[in-house]
Amino acid sequence: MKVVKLEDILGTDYDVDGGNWISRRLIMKKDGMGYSVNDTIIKAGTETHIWYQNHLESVYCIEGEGEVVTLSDNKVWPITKDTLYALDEHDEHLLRAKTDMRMVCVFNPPLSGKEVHDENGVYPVDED
Ligand code: 9YT
Repeated sequence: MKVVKLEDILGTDYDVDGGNWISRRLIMKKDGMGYSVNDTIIKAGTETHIWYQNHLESVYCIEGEGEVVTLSDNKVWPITKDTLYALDEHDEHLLRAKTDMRMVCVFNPPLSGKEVHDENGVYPVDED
């Protein structure tokens, strides 16, 4: 078994500042679970364009308040504490944080750990 403590990730290469967000990578590809898990803070007042064409992601909000706009239909989805959204269709979206939002993010396939979004809000395919 494995135990990961957030305090041991802070300040390492796996404590990634993406500009509008800070993502602490708890479980990564190298851990061999088949998915990755991040504890992510979305900064208050930000809007982030995201389009994970290579990944599926579930995002569970455990603190804070904001919304997601899915760009295929311009639908606005309020996101608050205890709400999960699943990007099951690789949905292109905007993530708007009204307050700081703390999110538990699960990716399939798993992230290697150091990724940041490219200019299109995408994480690259991990070729390894
Ligand atoms: C919720 C979300 O997608 N935020 C962007 C950062 C990403 N989830 C990550 O790497 O933790």
